[in-house]
Amino acid sequence: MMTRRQFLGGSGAALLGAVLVSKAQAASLPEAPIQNNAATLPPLVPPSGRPYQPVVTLNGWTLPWRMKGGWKEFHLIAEPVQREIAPGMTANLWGYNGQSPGPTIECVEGDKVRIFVTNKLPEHTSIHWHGVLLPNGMDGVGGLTQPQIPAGKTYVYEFVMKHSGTFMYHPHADEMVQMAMGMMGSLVVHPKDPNRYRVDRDFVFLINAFDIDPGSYTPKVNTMLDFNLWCWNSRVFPGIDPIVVRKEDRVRIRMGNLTMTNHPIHIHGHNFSVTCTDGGWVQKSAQWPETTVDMPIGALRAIEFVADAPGDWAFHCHKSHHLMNAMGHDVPTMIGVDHRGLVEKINKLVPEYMVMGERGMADMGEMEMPLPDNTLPMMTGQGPFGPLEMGGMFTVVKIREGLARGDYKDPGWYGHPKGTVAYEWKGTLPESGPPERRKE
Ligand SMILES: [Cu+2]
Repeated sequence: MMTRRQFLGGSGAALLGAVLVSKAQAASLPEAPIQNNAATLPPLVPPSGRPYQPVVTLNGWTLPWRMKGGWKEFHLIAEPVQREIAPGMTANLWGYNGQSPGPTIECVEGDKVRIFVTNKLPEHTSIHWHGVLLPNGMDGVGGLTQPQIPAGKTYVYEFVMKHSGTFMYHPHADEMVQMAMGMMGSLVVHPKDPNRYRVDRDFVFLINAFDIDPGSYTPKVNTMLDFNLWCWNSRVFPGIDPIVVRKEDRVRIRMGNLTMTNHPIHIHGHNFSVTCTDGGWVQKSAQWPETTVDMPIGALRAIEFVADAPGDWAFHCHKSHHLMNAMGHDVPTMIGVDHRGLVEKINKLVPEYMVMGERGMADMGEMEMPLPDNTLPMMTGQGPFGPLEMGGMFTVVKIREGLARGDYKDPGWYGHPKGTVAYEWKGTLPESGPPERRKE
């Protein structure tokens, strides 16, 4: 019997035969599933190919594949999409298979992967497989390693997934525009041995940003740094789903940063280690405890922790202006400015004029200010104890006892055990004023 190696190495004719087989397989396009909303879909348990523990994409989904002649075949369609950024706001973006970001691609170390990319954009594109070790001509840099994929054409990428880890994909063609429009997706390669690096719950999302003027739908693609929507998987709070976890689960959260700035991502009530980057897995001896990981631009990090404390734990970017939506920027600081008298005069000319910010900006979280259409409040959201005053890159890790293994449904707000919530002091208040005026 001839092995595959002997076959390939046998003669020029045999080599030509192998190429023809490959082309024939490429002749039938795999199906390209489309997703039409921003829901977090349940993990896709692999129906074929090597077994693995699937990830959950926050406000996203995993792209189904087909097995053909030992190849795992995927079909991505680059196209204009409509993405709900949060309830009340939809953006006209570019993405893949109906959404931005595109679907997560999951495969296994050693998989032979064939990815068909159909370009339905008005301009050419390409896809770069960020972090993947592959032949140079599959690297997806338009003009450098391949011709750009013209509008209306389909290209095929074929390579073996040499190593497991946390990666992403994005165009390397008219990059500033195509990434500002939302073209990107997560790429997770699982270890060949499903018990290696195993966790109980494995989440993934990309960090991205848009500049969309209040009242409009399309990102301003030439913005360099001053973005006004700070997103996780093209969603802002309160549109980002909670990360639902069972108490004592070992949890992994994989994140990739495709914005133009860094993001210090912080968790409450727990500490974690960075266990994986886009360069590969971090040895145990090189890990240290953290509660914040600074996400560099153009990089991925996976953090891991044991969810040993039940509750609703904030998980967010620590740049406070990334916890705000559009409308919150370029507003003058009014703290300490006395508006009395002035407002009455202005109200004669502009009856709806409101004053905000004299005592800080917390008013913004409570007040119902009239907003332009398709515009999110600057800070919003209701928690069990009142307004959350958040936007942007914020969600809640909800840790509960006794959840079923595959249960990712929002369990509602945490029921605190009696005597474990901060409370108001009802005794005699100390005298206020500068210390020198206090009576001893
Ligand atoms: Cu940030």
